Amino acid sequence: MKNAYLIELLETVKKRNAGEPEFIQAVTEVLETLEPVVEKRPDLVEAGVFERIVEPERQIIFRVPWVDDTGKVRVNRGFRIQFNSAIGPYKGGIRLHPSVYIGVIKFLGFEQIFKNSLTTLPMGGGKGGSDFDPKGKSDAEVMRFCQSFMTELSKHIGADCDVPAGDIGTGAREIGFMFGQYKRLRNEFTGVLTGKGLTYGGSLARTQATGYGLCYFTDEMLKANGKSFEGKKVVISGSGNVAIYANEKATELGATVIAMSDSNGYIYDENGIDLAAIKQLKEVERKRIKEYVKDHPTATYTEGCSGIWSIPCDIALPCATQNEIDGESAKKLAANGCFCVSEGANMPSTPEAIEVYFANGMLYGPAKAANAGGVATSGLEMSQNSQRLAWTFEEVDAKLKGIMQNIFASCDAAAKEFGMPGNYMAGANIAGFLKVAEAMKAQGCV
Ligand code: NDP
Ligand code: 2IT
Repeated sequence: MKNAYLIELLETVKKRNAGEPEFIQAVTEVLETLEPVVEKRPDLVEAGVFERIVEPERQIIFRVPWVDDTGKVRVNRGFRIQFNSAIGPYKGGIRLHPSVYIGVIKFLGFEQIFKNSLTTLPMGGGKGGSDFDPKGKSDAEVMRFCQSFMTELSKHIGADCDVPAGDIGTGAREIGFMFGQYKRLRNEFTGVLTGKGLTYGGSLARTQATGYGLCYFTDEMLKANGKSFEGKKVVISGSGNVAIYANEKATELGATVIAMSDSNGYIYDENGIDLAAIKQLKEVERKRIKEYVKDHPTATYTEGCSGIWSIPCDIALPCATQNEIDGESAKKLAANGCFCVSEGANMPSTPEAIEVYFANGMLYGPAKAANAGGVATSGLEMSQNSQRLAWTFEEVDAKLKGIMQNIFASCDAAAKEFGMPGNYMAGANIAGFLKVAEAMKAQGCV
């Protein structure tokens, strides 16, 4: 980065957020790609948009006390970062994972601003979560945690103010418990959360949306570069919500998914992974992925999750967590002939990994654009809730596909307009930024 104004701004961000490496990483990537915007748009600099956009509008941190099945009091820490409301109510998921701290929620909330802008729907950026670990907890413990979490969170959210949803560790079960508690506390039935169950205001296709959307985006990127999913070998990390439906759609588009993982290790089968078995293991039984090989003799299980990137493949879809592909893993992918990395997870590639993709001429679909299908469909759920109507699966899926095609087109066009053709990361950051920046400028210094 050469621009003195941006260098100074990044220094301020680093000082102000010391001890939050993920947040600094996310801001650094965005500011680096906004350099040509700073040069072309002095009016946005004048309006202080850059200084304002890197500082959350509001940060809420709270105690979450709950009682476990043995009667013992447990305490977790809850977060909600209301990052930017320039173009709509705060919108973004809730992550429940022991690694959660303020820096993780801030990086996710920051990314969400640009992602939500790209969807073209009126949603601002937010994110929340807790260091609570749902793994190994009973349903009753998860319910008591979710109720306690919502007891405080309910004071800060609302259908026209801030609308949370799922993320790592927060699926249909957790959203159900949180929605029930919100409704009870407020005595109102509103679309305050998305990812709800289909019997109480959820949208058809929201469960599939992030994984399907990832494949719709990737398919557009492949086609624009004379390629396709047909006959390709695909490696997908993770085996949660995003990974499962990425597998389903990639397979439908003619690819073979040969490996999947969880945080303990990965499974590999050159003939393709049996997705019905993964759904049963992960969605129903909540078991570890190593159990898969018991009934699948041609598959192998290897301990440790990063080894999955040493499997030769054509397309890699990281769908687990941040920084799961480092420079070394990226080099292995490139050396084995992988020509495309498209991100279902948020910020799964380290800056070093991204350099490797570009140095090797690989197609790179950045998270903000590639995984926006989940939140886009959350936006469609909000629309249905406001209308008090429910659309069919086909209607929602068709809208999702159109949104993902449009997102690819915007990233492609912005990359070209700002002199970086083929750099969809820069395209996503610039296109996502510009809409929010115009809105912030128009609304004055707030
Ligand atoms: P799930 O909780 O359903 O699944 C997460 C998966 O990733 C699990 O297989 C989990 O393994 C694995 N994982 C989690 N943490 C780690 C870790 N530290 N190291 C290795 N593996 C890990 O979450 P989702 O599928 O919803 O989310 C996956 C990613 O997609 C996240 O980055 C999320 O932010 C992103 N995303 C999700 C959206 C959504 O709609 N759900 C929308 C857009 C992005 P294990 O079971 O062992 O923990
Ligand atoms: O990272 C994400 O975009 C999500 N976890 C989904 C957010 C949402 O509001 O649906």
